[in-house]
Amino acid sequence: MKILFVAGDPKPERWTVPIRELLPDAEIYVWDPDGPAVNADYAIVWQPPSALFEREKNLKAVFNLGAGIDGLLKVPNLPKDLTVVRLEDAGMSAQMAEYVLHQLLEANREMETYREQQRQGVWKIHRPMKRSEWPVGVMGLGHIGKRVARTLAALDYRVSGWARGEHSLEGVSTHAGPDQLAGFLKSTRVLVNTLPLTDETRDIINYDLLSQLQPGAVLINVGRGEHLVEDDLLRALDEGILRKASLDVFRKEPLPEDHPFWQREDITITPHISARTLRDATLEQITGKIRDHAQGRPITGVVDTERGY
Ligand code: OXD
Repeated sequence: MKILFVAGDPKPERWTVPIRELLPDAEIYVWDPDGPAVNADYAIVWQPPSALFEREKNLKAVFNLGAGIDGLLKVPNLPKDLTVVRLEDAGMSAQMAEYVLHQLLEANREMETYREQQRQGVWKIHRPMKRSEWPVGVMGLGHIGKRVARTLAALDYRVSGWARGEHSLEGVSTHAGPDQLAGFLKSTRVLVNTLPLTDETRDIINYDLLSQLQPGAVLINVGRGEHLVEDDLLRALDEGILRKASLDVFRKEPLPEDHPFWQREDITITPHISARTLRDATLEQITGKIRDHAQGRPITGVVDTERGY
């Protein structure tokens, strides 16, 4: 079996050495933009070039090194019938839940104020936060969204979830489809976006949507930058519709130096780190699936490329 590794890591051996250990019978190749076809059976990719699909005509499946497959579906010549498999959790959902909780606490536990007080040697206690005043709404109820929702519900936050299709989740009130979006937004003060990026969800976080949230709203975007209409966010912040936004993803990454977001006290910026791909867990998952697929066993995480996730 031949496996081709196609990700812009300057040290691909960090991946290929463990892949060789996990699949000792496989031949492992690293993508060479100028090299010949290797006739790979499987490719492990992150945002691959279109040359991959021009050159490699024997691929049985392609494994994405991330949960979001928008970067892969964007490749224009991705064969329609090729099996595309995304990463399922692999340590990401716990990190996401931590990140979201951290951003929520920054917003509702006065942490910045207490840090400032410390700098000034001030001992002053502020009014305790009431959970009932911070209902959370999670958009997207895949592995990651569910983990975020369950984590916050376990801490007694009132949590609701919204997704395209029906989901049921203990302790979380769930809403499905465009018809139930308004009801979801009305019950939400802290909006957490974990949606996949598709044609339907692009630009979904716009002024109209933000205006439907509860007063003093907070946005935490860990989905994709293209979900958010940036000018609409600035307008919502300026008009006081939103109190704060924590953004881990951007339309253009790295965020350009002259981008207005950098200057805003009411926006927290992190450089797409809310959930890092953990190499060991990722490779264990992918190589396990390659083994299963090669032996004709069913695998999970296969993407519906028409639907986009
Ligand atoms: C992912 C990401 O999609 O890292 O997994 O953004």
